[in-house]
Amino acid sequence: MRDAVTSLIRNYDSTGRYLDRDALDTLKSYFASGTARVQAAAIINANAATIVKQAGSQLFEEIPELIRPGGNAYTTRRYAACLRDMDYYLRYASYALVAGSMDVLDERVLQGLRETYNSLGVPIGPTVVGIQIMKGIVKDQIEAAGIIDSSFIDQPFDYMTRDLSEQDV
Ligand SMILES: CCC1=C(C)/C(=C/C2=NC(=C\c3[nH]c(/C=C4\NC(=O)[C@H](C)[C@H]4CC)c(C)c3CCC(=O)O)/C(CCC(=O)O)=C2C)NC1=O
Repeated sequence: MRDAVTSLIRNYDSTGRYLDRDALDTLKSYFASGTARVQAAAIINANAATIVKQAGSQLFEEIPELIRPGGNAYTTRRYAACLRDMDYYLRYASYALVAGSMDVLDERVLQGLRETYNSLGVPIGPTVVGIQIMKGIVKDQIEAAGIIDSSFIDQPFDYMTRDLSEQDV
């Protein structure tokens, strides 16, 4: 598992280069955004249960078929599995935010996920809607905490969305 710094070093080391201007710019922006990243992780951590619950309610309101007979989140067990998955996405998004790297998502979350979902009939589209709802809630909370530019929050949520939505080639 890599973060923004170890990825960069690995990249330069593989070609035996010193850290050039591009590398230093990348490092500067990573460190400049560090406080905001840590603050974001703190906010997510303090509100995780509420965020998941609220996002779940909103998802089932938008797509009520999910929790009706025949829906994938119908029955208490599957409903709970769905909210648990949302919680995974949120927790790993907070790790990726702190790391400044999406590597942890590839390694721990996304690998084999689409295959698992396809084999269990978990619908990808609504999962993506759930991830995007959480993104919105987190961004609102980040902005409410006074972090002016919340755009860095998008990255892990959009990354998971993109990966899940990719079509098989
Ligand atoms: C940390 C990385 C990680 C992820 C991401 C993960 C996902 C994951 N979700 C699963 C199931 C599931 N996932 C869902 C999720 C949903 N159903 C819906 O209709 C909604 C759209 C959606 C919620 C947003 C459901 C309902 C199941 C149970 C499906 C079943 O057993 O029939 C399963 C199958 C095994 C199990 O039930 O535990 C895995 C592996 N597991 C992991 O270890």
